Amino acid sequence: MAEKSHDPWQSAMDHAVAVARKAGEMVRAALQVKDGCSPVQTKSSAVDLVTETDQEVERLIIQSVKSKFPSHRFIGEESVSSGEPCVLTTAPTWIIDPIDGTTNFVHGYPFVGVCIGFAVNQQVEWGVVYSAIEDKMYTARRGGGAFCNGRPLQVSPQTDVHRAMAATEFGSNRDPDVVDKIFSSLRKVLSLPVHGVRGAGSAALNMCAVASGAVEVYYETGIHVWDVAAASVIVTEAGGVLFDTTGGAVDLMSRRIVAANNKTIATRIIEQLDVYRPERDDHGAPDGAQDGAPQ
Ligand code: LIP
Repeated sequence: MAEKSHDPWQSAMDHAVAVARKAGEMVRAALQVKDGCSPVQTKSSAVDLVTETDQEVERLIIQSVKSKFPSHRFIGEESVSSGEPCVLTTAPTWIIDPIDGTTNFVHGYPFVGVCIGFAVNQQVEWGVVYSAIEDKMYTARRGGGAFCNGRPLQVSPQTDVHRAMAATEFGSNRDPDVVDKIFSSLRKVLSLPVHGVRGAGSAALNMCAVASGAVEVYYETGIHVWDVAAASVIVTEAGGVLFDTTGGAVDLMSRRIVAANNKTIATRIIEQLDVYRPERDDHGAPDGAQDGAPQ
């Protein structure tokens, strides 16, 4: 029998699935707490929320990985928020959003995703998104397909934008100029018309909806690499495509993304978008560190 080629990243992915499920148990337990969840703090704005559960879940994931893969690196939402650099080198790197949909979590709105992406040589190799309230484990390995609870995922075959469902979010930036661009884009998308516009309150779960075929396209400006890294490979392995909001190649550090079932739908939506450029996730990184940002 031919010797099975050594697959260095599968054990890391298996660990990610196990720790994401454990993190989901923490999220559900926190939601059982009488007042809904642990104390709420704010970050970049009064509506950019973080809780002790976000921080505890990220610590759980990172500490468990360090014990098994001590040479690996991390980009975690709460670690970066606490001052860790957001720089993706060629080293094996875990890109973590402990609770994608923190505002949903704070309000008990049932869409929260534990997101763990894994990049090597600045390319996302696999992604795990655990929708903790729905108990849906989304996984994808580059070249190996995308799955939800082990069931293969395939994007929608729809090519007519007038029969499409779109998804986006309003984000946490309340700058009037940004809000104007969000609503200007939304007005043009809605008026195409499309069948509807939805938002799960989680970038990753919106992208998993694209991978599942329930939504044809998701777009947003203002997200972070930890929101989308894991789900990016779930979309592409389900047959979907990723672009920048300008129509160029996606750059997961740019804070802009369009995830769609195909280029035809993506192009029709991109034509409607008022582009703006938030500060990159890796702003201020040493020269060269931004080259070849993850796709
Ligand atoms: C959220 C994203 C969402 C965005 C929110 C927030 P978080 O991530 O998933 O797409 O609109 O502003 O950034 O902060 O819940 O991990």
